Amino acid sequence: MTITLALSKGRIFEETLPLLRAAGIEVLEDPETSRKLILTTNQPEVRVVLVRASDVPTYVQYGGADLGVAGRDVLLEHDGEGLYQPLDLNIARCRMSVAVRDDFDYAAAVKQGSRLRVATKYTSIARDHFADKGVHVDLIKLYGSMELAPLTGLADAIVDLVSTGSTLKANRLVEVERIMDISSRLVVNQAALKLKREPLRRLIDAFASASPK
Ligand code: PRT
Ligand code: MG
Repeated sequence: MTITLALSKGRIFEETLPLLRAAGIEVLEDPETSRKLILTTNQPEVRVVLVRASDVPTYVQYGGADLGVAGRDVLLEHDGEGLYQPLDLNIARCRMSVAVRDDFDYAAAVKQGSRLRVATKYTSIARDHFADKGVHVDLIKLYGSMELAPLTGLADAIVDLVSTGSTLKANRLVEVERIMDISSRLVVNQAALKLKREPLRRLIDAFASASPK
């Protein structure tokens, strides 16, 4: 019985390694040096597949992987059934925030009821946030480098992930609202959970005991 775990390269892969180790699993290849997309482990029945962060829920939902690790941001933007989310792993932590140019008076714009142009990759989270606040926005969908939008006049504000704050600072942007805390969760395919109950349970339990509190 093979278990396939979907991870994205970078922080999610790095921060999942200690959890795998706690479950007795060592990944035998390094995604930063290897070009392989399927990585073997010291356990012949466990393999890791590398996918884009935003593709993790899709792989798990349709059974391309039995389980995966995805950020709360990615899961909120992905609308799909058939995903069981048993565990917040508390890794790859950051926050979703609203940021503007340091010379833009966000509070005044909101108070005046101005219509705001907001650039973001996270249109669903942004739409809900501004609807809750009763602020009218025109959302501009971007796929990266959101920080550039207020600097070029494309948008008044951005909704993006912030961790240390140094990216905002380097681009003369300031965080004006925290929308939510973000961490990564384990997602499991519903059918796999039935068919591979025992090995998946063991993995989920090991991850639960090893994840940061
Ligand atoms: O990079 P790619 O387009 O392939 O996909 P991705 O950006 O979705 O993947 P990746 O690996 O960068 O992020 C995976 C997950 O890590 C995200 O879905 C989040 O849940 C989580 N995470 C945690 C972060 C950050 N921290 C983070 N700081 N994801 C992105 N960032 C970016 C942020 O967008 C901004 O550009 O880092 C920059 C800000 O960082 P600071 O430290 O300068 O504030
Ligand atoms: Mg990235």
